[in-house]
Amino acid sequence: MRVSWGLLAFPAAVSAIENGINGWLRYAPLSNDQRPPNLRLPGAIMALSTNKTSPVYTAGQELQAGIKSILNQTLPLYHELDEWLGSTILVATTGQFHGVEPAATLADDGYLLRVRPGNVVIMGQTERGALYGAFDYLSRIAQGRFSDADLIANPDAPIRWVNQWDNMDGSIERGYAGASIFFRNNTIPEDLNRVSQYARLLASIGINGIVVNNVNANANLLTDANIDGLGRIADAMRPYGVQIGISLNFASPQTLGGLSTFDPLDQSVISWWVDKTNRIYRRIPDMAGYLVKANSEGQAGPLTYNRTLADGANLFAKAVQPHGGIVMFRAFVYDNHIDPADLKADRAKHAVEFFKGLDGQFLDNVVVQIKYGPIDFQVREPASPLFANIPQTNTAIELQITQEYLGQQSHLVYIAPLWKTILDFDLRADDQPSLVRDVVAGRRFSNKRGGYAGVVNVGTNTTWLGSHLAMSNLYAYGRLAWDPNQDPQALLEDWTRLTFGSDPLVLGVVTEIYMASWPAYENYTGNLGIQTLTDILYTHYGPNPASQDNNGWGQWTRVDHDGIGMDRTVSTGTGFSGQCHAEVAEKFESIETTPDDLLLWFHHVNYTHVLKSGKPVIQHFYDAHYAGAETAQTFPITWESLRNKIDTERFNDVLFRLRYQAGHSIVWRDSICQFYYNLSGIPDGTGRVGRHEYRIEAETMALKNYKLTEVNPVETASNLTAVVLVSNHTSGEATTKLNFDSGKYDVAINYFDLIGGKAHYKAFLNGKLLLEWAGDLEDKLGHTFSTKLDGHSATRVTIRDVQIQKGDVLKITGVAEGNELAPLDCIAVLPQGVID
Ligand code: GCV
Repeated sequence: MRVSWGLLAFPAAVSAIENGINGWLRYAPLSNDQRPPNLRLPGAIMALSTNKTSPVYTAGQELQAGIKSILNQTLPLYHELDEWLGSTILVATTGQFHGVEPAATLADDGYLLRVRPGNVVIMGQTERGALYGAFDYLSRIAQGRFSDADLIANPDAPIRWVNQWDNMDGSIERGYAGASIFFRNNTIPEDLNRVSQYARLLASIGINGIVVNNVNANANLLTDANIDGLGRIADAMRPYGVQIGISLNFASPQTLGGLSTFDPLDQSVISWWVDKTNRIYRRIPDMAGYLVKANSEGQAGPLTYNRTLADGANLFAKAVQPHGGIVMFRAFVYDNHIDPADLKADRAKHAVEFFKGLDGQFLDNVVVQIKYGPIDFQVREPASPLFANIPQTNTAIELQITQEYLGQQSHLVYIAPLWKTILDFDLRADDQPSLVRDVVAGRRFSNKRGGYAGVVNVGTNTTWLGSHLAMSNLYAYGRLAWDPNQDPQALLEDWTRLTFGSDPLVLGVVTEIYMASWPAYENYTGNLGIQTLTDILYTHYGPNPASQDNNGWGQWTRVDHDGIGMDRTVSTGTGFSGQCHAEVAEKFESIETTPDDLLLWFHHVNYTHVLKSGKPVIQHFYDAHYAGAETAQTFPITWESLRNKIDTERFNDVLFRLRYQAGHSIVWRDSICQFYYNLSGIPDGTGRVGRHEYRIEAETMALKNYKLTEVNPVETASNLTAVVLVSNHTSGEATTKLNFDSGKYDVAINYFDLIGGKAHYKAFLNGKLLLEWAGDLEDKLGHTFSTKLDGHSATRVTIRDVQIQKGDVLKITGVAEGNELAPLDCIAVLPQGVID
């Protein structure tokens, strides 16, 4: 008899401290009023596998631990049919158990879930499918949903992968949650407990594959020692049905193998890859396959030898084919040295230019992985036309969970609504419905493979992504990849119940903030389709609209004194719109039929051009930036209504971040509005831009040991100027008299928080300490920090409810540390409810 009562192998259930480690799998105990009075759980769990690396075995353990944690009931767990004859939660594959006939066909990885009082059947088409069914059942219980069920759930697409951009030294490209869980010091660490825990989270949302290393790949990954390390990663993830894949460096035969070439058609190169691949599959027989970034942003590729991208992809496809592997070949191939003076040049056109002619030339086990938009994970883009230009090729959509251009997890942006606009986009191939989601599922063009790749970049931080809030994006990604018909708000509600509990007030507040977050972020960072107006030459975080133009990267806005926007029409512009199929091309060709939210993506217009809303473009810009920042101010206030409804750790952590976001949204708003005002000379019709009646600029205060300094971009400082201490071993003061009417105010202090030091600040009112803080945001937030005074480092701290008498004296003292010279920008003395 194999019965197990222990919960030892299971990762911690509800941890004493809510540090985020269990994500949405917390299995918080349900209160008595959340359990139905006549709850009839089965008497045991029967998970029909004795193999400890089998997902069915894992499902049994997960069910046992989950039910214990949620309902405080320990069900015995059996693994063989003759061990128990009573009522059960039965977990099996269709192949193992024939007692239940599903009403509909189960697809690969699909499952049947039948819930009746006292009996539950969970049957997977594969072992992995059975585990997905178990997670579905547990998710229902954890959300207090005990009703009967009889359903078949099939995934929409076979490929539901995540990509990690982890480097072998342990750093993560565009990662905002600490170091890698997969690599350390150019090797794979011994302790892979976090890797197993990650696999558990991924399996619970239907993810079946993970590429563990950066697409900017290091050839040393392929040494024998590292192949063994990869084997250990695969072993750690296998019980959860998550297969691993790896990114390849195209030049490896030369750089690692010592060959004189990496030409994909050279026999020695082909043999090198076949040999390497065979070695890898000897250690990891179920490896999912390879991911390849070639001829992109400096990476080597087949074009070096005048071979086609298909030659390159097929080289690997042939090597993995005998092992059942696939090759995800990225379509992110573009020239990053294009000439900005060439008005026909357009990076957005490159993917179709490179790939369209190759349609039909890729082997059956190649999948072309296409970023959702033609540029690069911007806050708004049209769907990439490539999805409809290579009908004979398998395709997958690449989405980005890590918020590279969307606030780097220091801003809350719930991205699922953005993804949904792309997945639901109708590309109208041959004037027929051609939704992106139907293309990548393989349905639209009858392709065998296809699906989803999401760039996640979790790190060692216990919250995985660096912020409790950001985990909603990973959750929604998995659920959408499984079924893209789902409503982002409904997914969010599931995530919220699992993460924070089912209190209707919590649900209401989280939904309100989240559903407002993408529109708000778009409004304050780059609306009308102009893209995220961030610093594209540096960290992709704070505002820097000037950085977009006049360089070879091609994320251009074509801004000048009169107007803005990329003319991508066929008639007068770059011709990009002509890459879309006729009906879509026609719509985007004309200003009249282009929706306002993509106007500047497709057209160059004067600032005075009147939008469909009746507003001139420039006024819309000003208004939208103000509206977005105003919405962000409501986030922390709305969140505060949940005090005592959520555990203190997560409540405070979220509050801190939302307050930071509110402050940084003002930095965004002011920099962008000031930039376009300076350029266009057209004032804001409502007089807000450049007028800050509640602010006192640091440079106008009485300064001791402080001096004026430049800020770049200049508009990221209020009144275009800031002050810093005269040296890095000193302290100083900025003092001002407050000539506001007596009353209660919020006092906001704008300053800069750099990497490379932790200055100390104190704010005093009439000599009485109001607040003391350090320039230590780099320890608290995960975004890429800057070494300079700019839009990334500009920030604000707010002291609430300060009673001020006219004539009071406000003094700020700063003590330098390292390279941080206690920079100050301005203070804002805000009457209650006023946003400066
Ligand atoms: C992994 C953008 C990012 C890079 C990333 C690249 C890619 O350019 O900024 O960090 O590189 O996309 O997707 O390959």
